Amino acid sequence: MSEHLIQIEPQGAVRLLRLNRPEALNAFTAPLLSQLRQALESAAEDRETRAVVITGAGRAFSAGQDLADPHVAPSRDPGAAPKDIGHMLEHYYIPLALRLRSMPVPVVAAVNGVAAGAGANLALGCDLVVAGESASFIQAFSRIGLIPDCGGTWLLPRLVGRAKALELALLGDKLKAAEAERIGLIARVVPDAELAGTALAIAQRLAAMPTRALYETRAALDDAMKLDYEPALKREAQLQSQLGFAYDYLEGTAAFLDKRSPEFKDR
Ligand code: T3D
Repeated sequence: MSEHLIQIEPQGAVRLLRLNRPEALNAFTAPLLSQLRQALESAAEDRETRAVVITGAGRAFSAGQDLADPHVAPSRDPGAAPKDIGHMLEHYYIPLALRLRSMPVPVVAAVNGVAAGAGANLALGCDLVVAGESASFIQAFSRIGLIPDCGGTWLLPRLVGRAKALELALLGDKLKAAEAERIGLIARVVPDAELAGTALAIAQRLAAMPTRALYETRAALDDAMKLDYEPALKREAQLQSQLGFAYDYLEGTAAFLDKRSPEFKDR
């Protein structure tokens, strides 16, 4: 693999992954998606990495699937066999979305410009989404005759409710970062000049926290969306029981009582 389509920039306990096809607004090709998945896999395996940041090189976060990629672009030759773009989803997008959602460490998206199609939904699948004020989100799928993928159908109604999800998905309009924050699609919008620093500071803060508890928090919140109230309460008790036996709980309570900063280790 000669071309570095993902730049990997370790920053202490934080691993920054930069999508690196700025000439095509970081549009996804099979090699880029493979390299991103490998970079996430490597961060997941590295015990010293306790948080990840994903951002884009240049003026965009990602324009989504590369529509010029010959693997997926429909042939203009009427005699050519149609291409099954579901294959691309099965082999590249689904494994990537699942890897992102099950990362043992928190993942922060630093959205530095437009995030369209699968690029938007990749960002929204991260644990915390911070955007620069000039960033925007576009569910571009309906413009080209597709449905939201890369988790969009699952994520959008959960993040903003059915009415707004349908508005975004059907109309495919550009949503500015400030509006995305206002409707609860993303966590925070900051001035462009502060985006990199803010995302890194959030990731560093998360990296110093009890990683396993953060992982179980994400899992519990996702599970609770599918559960009734009583099963959700029981799931909380089950997870709390497990975490109560872990080192980080011992350390967290001891540090509080000793009036010192905790040093968490579980991962
Ligand atoms: O197909 C499958 O495998 C299924 C999976 C689908 C997942 C998806 O993501 S579907 C949605 C795909 N994405 C889009 O439809 C978005 C297409 N792009 C745009 O609508 C606009 O480019 C943007 C709103 C993102 C940005 O607009 P703007 O005006 O800032 O930039 P631009 O001039 O349109 O684009 C700059 C360059 O990037 C341009 O190339 P050029 O003329 O400088 O050589 C443009 O063609 C290229 N580019 C932008 N988006 C894509 C792209 N090239 C390939 N694929 C793209 N998605």
